[in-house]
Amino acid sequence: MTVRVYLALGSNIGDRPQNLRRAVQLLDATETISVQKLSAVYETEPVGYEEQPAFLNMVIAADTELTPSQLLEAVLAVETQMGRVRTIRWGPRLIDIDILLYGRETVNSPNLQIPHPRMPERGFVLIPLRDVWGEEDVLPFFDKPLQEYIETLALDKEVHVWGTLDWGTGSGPSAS
Ligand code: X6L
Ligand code: MG
Ligand code: MG
Repeated sequence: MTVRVYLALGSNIGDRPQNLRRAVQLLDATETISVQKLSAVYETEPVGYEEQPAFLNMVIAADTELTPSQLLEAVLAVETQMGRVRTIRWGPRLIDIDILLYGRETVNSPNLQIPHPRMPERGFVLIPLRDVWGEEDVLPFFDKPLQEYIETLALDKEVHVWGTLDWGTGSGPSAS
C-alpha cells in the first residue's frame, strides 16, 4: 500500500543547497520511496539554539510503501550516509530530515511521533509545507487550515525564499 508522506529537510553547515539536493536524491534512490513534490528552498533564522548559521529548509512530498518505523530507519540511514554526526542538541547540522506526516496516521512511540508535534509552531516547516500541501486546507490532526497557522506565527523569525532546488529527476531537457 502506498502512503503519501511529508518530510522536512534542513541544513546549515557546508554547501547547504548541495546537502538538500543529495538528501532528496538519496531518499528518492531508496527502494520504496518515491519523491513527488519539492517546495521552494527557504533561508530561515535558527530557532531553539540561535547562535548558529542560517538554515536552508524545505519540505518534500513522497510516496512510500514503508511503514513509519521503516521510513524513520531510511531517513536516519540517509542522514548517516551523508555524514551527520549528532553533537549539540538543536545545534548545527549538515542535514536533518524530519517526518511530518504519514498519510493520516498517528504514531506515538518513544523514538517517533507523527504528526511531528512541534510542526504547527515552526515557520520553517509550515511555510514550505504550504508549497506542497495539495490535498485540502486542513492538516490532519490539527484543527485549523494551514494558512491560519501560518497567519498566527510569530514574525520574529524570518523565513524567506532562497530559490528552488534543481535535483535532476532525469526528466529534464539534458536527460539522455
Ligand atoms: C523554545 C525552546 C522555543 C525550544 C523553541 C524550536 C527547539 C525548534 C528546537 C524551541 C525549539 C527546534 C532548525 C532550526 C533547529 C531548522 C531553523 C528545532 C530543532 N532545526 N531552525 N532549529 N531550521 N530555522 O531546521 O527545530 S533545532
Ligand atoms: Mg528538525
Ligand atoms: Mg531530526
